[in-house]
Amino acid sequence: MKLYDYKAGPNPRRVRIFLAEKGVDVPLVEVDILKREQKAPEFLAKNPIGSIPVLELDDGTCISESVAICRYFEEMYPDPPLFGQTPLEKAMIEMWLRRVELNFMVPVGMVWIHGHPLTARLVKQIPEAANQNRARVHLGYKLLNTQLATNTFIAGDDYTVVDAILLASLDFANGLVGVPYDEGLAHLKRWHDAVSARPSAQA
Ligand SMILES: N[C@@H](CCC(=O)N[C@@H](CS)C(=O)NCC(=O)O)C(=O)O
Repeated sequence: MKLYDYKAGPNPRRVRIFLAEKGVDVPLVEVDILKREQKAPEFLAKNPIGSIPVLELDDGTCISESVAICRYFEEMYPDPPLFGQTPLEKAMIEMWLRRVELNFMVPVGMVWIHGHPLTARLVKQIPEAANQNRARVHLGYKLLNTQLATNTFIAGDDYTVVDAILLASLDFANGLVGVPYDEGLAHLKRWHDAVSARPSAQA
């Protein structure tokens, strides 16, 4: 088994954080996105979307999509449970995974694509799309801050896959994309400091 990885990318980092929380070690193969290695025919045979991360099993089966890869490891290594145990926990985790993806990571991605100099050579940028999505990112931060006012972690009292996914996405938004949250969002800051202090955050 091997995990096709890209050190600087937020989506492969989601999986690395998740694996660190599980205590599972998987050999990594670096794919250089800047050299467009993810669009080479051999790589497109593994993932036709041409994106990282991809988990390749020993029989050659390939799983892409960071959350799908995490789910595979959850089934293979159930302890500690990071996708919930009861029907309610599982539903809440699924709900927050979708909220983080759709209400936060999608607008972050739009700011990245339409508003960052590094992506300017890849697409015809629409500055208004970047501006509109900057506002959506800040709405996402507020949604998260409100949830964290009454919950230790995003989906409740326990650390789950949602925290791993959000940490990688939020660090990307705060760092390279340049859409940091307002530190007045005290609950979000408390959560960010706490999950960043876990050893898995180094992954
Ligand atoms: N929804 C996918 C997103 C994967 C993705 O966009 N990965 C980025 C790296 S962080 C990538 O490969 N970008 C290069 C490209 O799309 O060509 C996931 O969760 O795995």
